[in-house]
Order: sequence, then C-alpha cells, then structure tokens
Amino acid sequence: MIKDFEARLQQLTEAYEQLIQQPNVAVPHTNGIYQRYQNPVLTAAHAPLTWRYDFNLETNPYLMERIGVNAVFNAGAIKWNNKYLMVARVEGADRKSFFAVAESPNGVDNFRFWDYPIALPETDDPDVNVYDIRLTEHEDGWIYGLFCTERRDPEAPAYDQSMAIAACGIARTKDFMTWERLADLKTNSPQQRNVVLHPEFVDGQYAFYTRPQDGFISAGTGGGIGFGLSTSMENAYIGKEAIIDNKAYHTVYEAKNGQGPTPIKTAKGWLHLAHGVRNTAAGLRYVLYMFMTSLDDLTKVIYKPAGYFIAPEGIERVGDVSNVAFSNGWIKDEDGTVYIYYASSDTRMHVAVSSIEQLVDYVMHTPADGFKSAVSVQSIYKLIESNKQAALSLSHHN
Ligand code: M1P
Repeated sequence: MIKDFEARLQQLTEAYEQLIQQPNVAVPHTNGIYQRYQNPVLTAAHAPLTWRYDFNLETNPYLMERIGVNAVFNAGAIKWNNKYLMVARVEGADRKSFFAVAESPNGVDNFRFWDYPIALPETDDPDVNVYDIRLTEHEDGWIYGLFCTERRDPEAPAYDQSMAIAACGIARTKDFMTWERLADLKTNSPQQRNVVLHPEFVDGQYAFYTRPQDGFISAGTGGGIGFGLSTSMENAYIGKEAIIDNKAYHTVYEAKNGQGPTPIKTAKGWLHLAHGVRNTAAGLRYVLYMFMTSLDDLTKVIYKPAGYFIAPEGIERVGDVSNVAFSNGWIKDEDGTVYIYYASSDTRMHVAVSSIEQLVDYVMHTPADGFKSAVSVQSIYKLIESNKQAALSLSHHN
C-alpha cells in the first residue's frame, strides 16, 4: 500500500510541476493587433495539490482527491513587486468561487498559485458566492478589489432556488494577503455586476464604472456601462449613474455589456476593454470589445471600433458556459507592452499580448459600427479604394 501511495504521489507531483513549468509560445498567426498564446495560462489543474489532496497515508490511503476544483477563470491582474499577478476566480466542484493569487515572472507562463487562497473577510450580510474581481491601484495608495457578491434573493419563494441578488463587494489591500472588507457599493439599481473603480479621483471623488441591471441574468431596462461618483470608499454610494456605453440593436453588445478591467491612461485617452453579449439560437455569446474615453471627460466615448476585439476561438469556444470570452484583468508594463488576460467559456485563463501603441492605433483607426449592412460595405469600399492608392504609391517607390 505505502509503495502505491508513494508512487502515485510522485506521479501527481511530477505531472503538476510539468504543467506549471511548461513554456508558453506565441501562436504564429497574428492579426497585427495582439498575439495569442498557445497554452492557457491558468486552469483548474494549476490549483495546488495541497488544496485538493490529503497527503496522509493514514487518513487517505487511496490518495483520493478530497476537494475538487472545477475551473479557474475571470481573473483580475496587476504588476506588483516586479511579478505578474492574477487574482483568479477559482470555482470548486461545489460551485462556490473564491479568489486566489497566482504569480508569474514574465506574464505569459509559469503562473503558480500562492500557498493559500484569499480568506476574504465578510460583511454582516455574508456572501454566498464571490467572483470576477477587478483590481485598481488607486491614487489614494490602496489597491482595491471590486467583485461581485451574490446572495439568494430574500424575496424568492421557497420553490425558487435560483433567484439571486448581485451586488458590488469592495475590499482593499497593500500586500494581497491581508484584505480589509468595506461595505458593499450602494446604488439605485436592484442589481450590480461588473463594477470597476477608476484609478484617479474625479472632482475629488471616487469614480466607478457600473452595470445597472433589473434581473440577475437579464439587464432588462438597465444595462450599458454606467459611470458614477462617490465621496467615500468606506461607505460607497452612487446617487446618479450616467450610461456612457449603451446596449445597441444588432451589435455584439445587444443584450448586455460590462466594463472589463480598470481602464488604461494613454496620451490619446483612456483605453477600455469590455465584454458584449448577444443572444443566439445556441444561447448567449460573450465577446470582448474596446473603446476610448476622453481625458477631459470620462463619460465621453471618443473612439469605438465596430465589432469584437477578441472572440472565443477553437478550444476556447468550449467549456462550462460555452462561447464566452470574458476579461477583467490586463497589465500595462513599463515598456508599453500590454498583457490581456481573458477567460474562455468560464473554464480557463489565456493571455494575449499587445502594446499601448497597437491598441491605441486599433481603437482610433478601426471603422466604427455603422449599425447597418450598407455602412459595413461602404467601409470595405473605402478600404479597397485607399489600398489602390497605397499600391500606386508603393509602385512609385520601387
Ligand atoms: O457566464 C458568462 C459570464 O456571465 C456573467 O457575465 P455578466 O455579468 O455580463 O452577465 C458573469 O457571471 C461572468 O462571471 C460570466 O463569465
């Protein structure tokens, strides 16, 4: 028995180390905007063995997995102490999600979870489930994590075990190990998800991107990316939300949308990454899109390319909730490289690498949505014509 136990332990450990240390390589094909990578950067199999197995021969003679991890996805991200950190949504086999920090020396591979998942303090109204943290290094000196806290709807009749209320939970840290929990964000919307803190004060107040919605799943009369201010983070309250990026008929964000990670400041404006959702016969399809807001007025969208920026491809299309690309974390490096961390199908994390220059170019020079087929064709005509000119001037040069 002890021999089998030891052999299995060795096999498990070796397979785990092989997975963590596997180098990642950029896929040869690129659209010029970003570079995808071959392997997912975090999966359920990256969860440390010590979280899942009891290594005691006496209590676990078959070396069974005692605590299952179902998926690792929707991670917040930040560069901290020269390491690339993801604070991932780890979902257990019991369906409960929690947060855990994984770090990498280079942003594209070797992500290894810290020894313990985050023990998030609770409020007086305990969370049933927490997920999708957005990290913001605020100019007030704290690193904030805004996440969705979900609880059963107190109005739900006994027969209905799916009615829930989503709200924005708030915690802050300086070391990612100890977290101070603050009161949940209050707004006038019955439900909130995808709330993100802006990194700078606006008129001396804290600024938030919100997503007011009527129902737990359906945005209803709500939806769109909202923007609002609060005088305090300790008791955050937004009295007025202005919708800065709305749902629109026959677009990739027709059913609902939501701010992704904290926007990145550039010389031309604030770069935003968001997710858009539309209905299909096969269910909801989630893709990522980008836009830019003005440096002078955060509520003003100044550029917005048509369509999606990243859509699930190949294996990314399949998972617990298929046909989903979702992002709530990206890292801007000192040299302008941008690591975009996105989850596929509520199952695993990937990275796509770009740069501020490329993303600004993409956002400013990709045609905007014309909201009808004829305008899409006009955009292609325009491109063909300008390509004729480009070919002419190229032949002059040669
Ligand atoms: O299952 C897809 C996504 O659904 C929700 O997104 P939204 O808030 O836009 O409805 C979230 O539960 C998200 O975690 C999940 O990835």
